[in-house]
Amino acid sequence: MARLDASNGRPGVWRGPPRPPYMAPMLELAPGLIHLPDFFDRAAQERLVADLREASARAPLFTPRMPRTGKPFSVRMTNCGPLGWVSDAAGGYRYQATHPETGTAWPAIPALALEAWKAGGYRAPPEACLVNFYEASAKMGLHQDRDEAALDAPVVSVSLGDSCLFRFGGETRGGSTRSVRLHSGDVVLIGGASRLCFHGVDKIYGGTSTLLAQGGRLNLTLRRVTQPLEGG
Ligand code: MD3
Ligand code: FE
Repeated sequence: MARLDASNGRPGVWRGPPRPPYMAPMLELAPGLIHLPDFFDRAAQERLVADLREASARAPLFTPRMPRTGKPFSVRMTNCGPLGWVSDAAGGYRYQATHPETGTAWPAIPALALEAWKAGGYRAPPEACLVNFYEASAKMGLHQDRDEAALDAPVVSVSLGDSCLFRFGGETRGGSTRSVRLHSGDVVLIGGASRLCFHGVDKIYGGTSTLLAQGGRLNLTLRRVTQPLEGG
């Protein structure tokens, strides 16, 4: 794994500020897949959770379902931003401007989540912030994120609450994979050559964080969905 820091940071891969020496180093897990441990300190994590509680009061967690079969996901979801990712048997995977159950617009993306987006260095703001909630028994199978037209934009992930075992591979299903633990406050940038890699969450380590009073894990993924207008 490549260590990216102020001395060997590679232009075009990492355009953020150098990290102070007391922080864990950035790790390039694969080309374009960058792990920023402890991006958010405890106070910032608490603020994010408070913002997400407010958001989920207006846009409640829903259970997405697989296209065609209608098999429910074990992860519950909601969204913030102008667009949200939803899935059901009839309509399949898609982005839409309204909550699938209430029919109202999604709440705004929390300001602190936008700070994580900036670390990705993309020229335009995110349009969707998908919020995944995992109970200790929940998992997410290996998949690619390819419902976005702006595949040049990174996906930016923020982990909150219990730690998880995250797995990623290459661009084809069935190839070799590697695993890494993600902890509360970590950010992962998924861009460049890794943007279409297969990935999933194999395990939640219940009871590893005190951030969420009832336990579990929250993951935010910030996404650009549509191609920005030229100059934007
Ligand atoms: C995207 N979420 O919501 S985020 C998802 O922890 C999703 O909830 C996982 O996969 C979660 O679609 C993982 C981090 C991540 C890692 C690698 C990726 C997102 C990625 C590779 C390509 C695209
Ligand atoms: Fe994904």
